[in-house]
Amino acid sequence: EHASGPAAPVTVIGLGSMGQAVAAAFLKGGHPTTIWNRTAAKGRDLVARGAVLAHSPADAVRAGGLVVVCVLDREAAQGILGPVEAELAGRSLTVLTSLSPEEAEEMAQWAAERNISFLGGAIMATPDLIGDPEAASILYAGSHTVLREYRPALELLGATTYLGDSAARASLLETGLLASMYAMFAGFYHGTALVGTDGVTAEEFTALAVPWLKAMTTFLPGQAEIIDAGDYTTDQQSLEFNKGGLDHIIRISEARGIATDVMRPMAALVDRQVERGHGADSVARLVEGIRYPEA
Ligand code: FVH
Repeated sequence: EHASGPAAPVTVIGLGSMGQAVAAAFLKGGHPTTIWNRTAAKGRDLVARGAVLAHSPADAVRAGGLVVVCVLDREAAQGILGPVEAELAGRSLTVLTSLSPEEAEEMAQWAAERNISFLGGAIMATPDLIGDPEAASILYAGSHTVLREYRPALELLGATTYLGDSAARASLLETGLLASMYAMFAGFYHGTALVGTDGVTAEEFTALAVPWLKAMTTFLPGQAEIIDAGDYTTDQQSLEFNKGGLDHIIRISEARGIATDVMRPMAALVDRQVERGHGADSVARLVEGIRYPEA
């Protein structure tokens, strides 16, 4: 039995930039917080704020009801957790390290075989955003009991979303969200380079790009409906229409001597669907071209 609830003791293993932010949020929220890091010096500021620096991972695990791990990768996490499996038995473990869905599943399996309650987590935030529920979102999957018992502590990190009992789910959704983010940034960089050919600064461009991109996100729920229904018939914004738009961007970009590496993959996806006779369909059909690259 370990104390849970508003003042539950927590342990944070891994004090890189993210682990430090996580431990700081627990301390700020009034949780007795024990910390451990391979390089102990990284815990100095947290100790000054009231954290207890454990001498070993085993001591750290014994101190907390909830053990939160935030190290670099799966190898680092497993290298720390493997030797302390006896201490972890009967406790709650949350791993906030970025894992692949398969790694998360394997870790959940490893934990289940050792009577450790496992909750996988994926942090959708940078360290400076931790503690702000408007900006930081943490996805969890795995043991709902762990989330229920330690919700007051975990909610101190950011907005909390539970995705079900399959531990792989948080990692999978994290990867999908990161893919969306990178593609959006790539488009922004292309636009910035393009307008820069006439001396428009990135700052000027951004003032227009932010409301534009926000407005464009309002189309996503409608696109999702089309994709889930698998019915791509539409009377607006067809693939043929978007092919024209993309060709236009590529032509102007080439004429101005800038690289088209970002735009070409999107144009190629559109071309493939149009060549297959789907030109009149919704642009949402692109998801089929990604799902079935050879079809
Ligand atoms: N920082 C971010 O913005 C992202 C946001 C999304 C989620 N990620 C993931 O969080 C994990 C930790 O990231 P981090 O930013 O804290 O990473 P670092 O500052 O580089 O700290 C790494 C910590 O891992 C420890 N460590 C590394 N290798 C080992 C090992 N073999 N054995 C024990 N510990 C190890 C390292 O210890 P030390 O170097 O200080 O001794 C740090 O504590 C990560 O999965 C991100 O993808 C963050």
